[in-house]
Amino acid sequence: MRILSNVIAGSLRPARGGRTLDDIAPATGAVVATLPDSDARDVDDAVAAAQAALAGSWGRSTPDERADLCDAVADAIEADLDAFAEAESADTGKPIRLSRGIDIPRAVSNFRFFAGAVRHQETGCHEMAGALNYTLRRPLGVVGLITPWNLPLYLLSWKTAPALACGNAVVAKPSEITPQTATMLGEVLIRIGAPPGAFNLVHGTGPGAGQRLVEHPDVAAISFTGGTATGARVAAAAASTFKKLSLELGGKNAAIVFADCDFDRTVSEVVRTAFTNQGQICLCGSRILVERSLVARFTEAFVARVRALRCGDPMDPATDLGSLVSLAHRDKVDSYVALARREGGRVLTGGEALGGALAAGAFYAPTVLDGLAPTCRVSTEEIFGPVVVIHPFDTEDEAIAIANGTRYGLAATVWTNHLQRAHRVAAALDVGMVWVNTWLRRDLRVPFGGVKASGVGREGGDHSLSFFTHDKNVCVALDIGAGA
Ligand code: TXE
Repeated sequence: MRILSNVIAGSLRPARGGRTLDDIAPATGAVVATLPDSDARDVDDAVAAAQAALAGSWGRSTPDERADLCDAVADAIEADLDAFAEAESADTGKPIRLSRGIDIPRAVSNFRFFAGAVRHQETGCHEMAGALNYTLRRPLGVVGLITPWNLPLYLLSWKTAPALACGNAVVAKPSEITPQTATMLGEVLIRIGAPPGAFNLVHGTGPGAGQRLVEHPDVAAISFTGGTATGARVAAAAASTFKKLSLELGGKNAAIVFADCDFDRTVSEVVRTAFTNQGQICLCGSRILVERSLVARFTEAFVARVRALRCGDPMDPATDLGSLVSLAHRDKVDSYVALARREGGRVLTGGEALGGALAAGAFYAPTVLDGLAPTCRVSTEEIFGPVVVIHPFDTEDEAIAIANGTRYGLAATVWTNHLQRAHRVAAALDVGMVWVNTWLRRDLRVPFGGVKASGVGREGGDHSLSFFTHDKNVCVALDIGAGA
């Protein structure tokens, strides 16, 4: 069993209060590690260490030096990819194929990408009569990064890389449910010689450690990814200290399938949008809207594909679906299926926790429902698990109205071979991201984020560089000595 530590001022430390939490592997129920159950004192230490780093060599670092540091982090994670992937799958229950093929390689690319971005960053210059304005981009100072359990290192690196590349000092608070890879990242930064205090890590619960980070008067910004209800608490707590805020919250995304789609490809891709990471990605499509003339054929083929998915040991490379993140989360998912039954829905496949050899873990069968109104709770609330609902629609306008009929507005997919329709529907959806005939294809330069209850602000490329800096305009008179 591993004993995980906080990382403060370049050294590994337990919580000041000496308390720990258990890190449970959800696929087996075994305790795989303990982590510090930090409180406000640990957060205060981390913020002080970050301020000291900014007052020292880290505060004087150049973009090139910071880019080199990010590249070194990427190389170190890549060199240890298997160990990172195994820890990620143990903590989350996700298939090792995903950790090895997507989560950890994506963390590597996040560091490489923002190393390149900050090397090539440009700022504005505005020439006017008698004066020249130019923009300096300056780091914000100490920034707090709060991340969830579904894509632990992937999302932490998506925030840490631009925050460091821009010259901020970081205090990160990862999810208490999945703490291993964040600790490994902290250890990497120590090993490669990052200036002490540039990256600090404080483990613990939201109320115990996260809340203090959000309220701390010396933290200039909070970048948060997690549930919508928590996001609202974070926004309220950050308001009185006027922090810059980025909130990436939940989703209830629609996959809109038109009768003129490429049928076989659409069926297999919509299965992927629904069940990747056991449906625990904020971008997963959990409402499948299908044009009525296609709905019977689509449903039959879709359900057959879902039944063929292999659920089981996350460490088996052949596994398609591992376990959910915890027994508590599995019970929440199951309560939504029970609600669907009460709301008059039909369970076409799944609808139960998996037993037998998997009974000790948080496994849940991939579940397809139909027969529900698009306005019912199961179809409008975020379940964040392997449960999808199929709804028929008759017209393009009706599909758009159903898709837009939730409080969320994160992402959507559109499946059609009709060029004009694809553009029309994409433009009409109240979401931050639309994929047409594809899903989760990510260019790290493009804006990432949602509208309505799915969040505030955008990450990605220049959006991240802009979030983690403030722009300072310098106006220089050119006409001094010319009679002005
Ligand atoms: O997330 P939380 P949880 C959704 C999903 C899931 C639900 C709850 O529906 O079922 O959120 O998951 C920290 N001040 N998503 O409980 O609570 C917390 O410790 C400061 C969507 O894991 O939002 C963790 O580090 N921080 C999602 C982080 O916030 C606080 C991904 C996220 O935890 C805090 C995950 C507080 N008061 C869950 N309370 C997505 N959209 O990607 C908690 N935290």
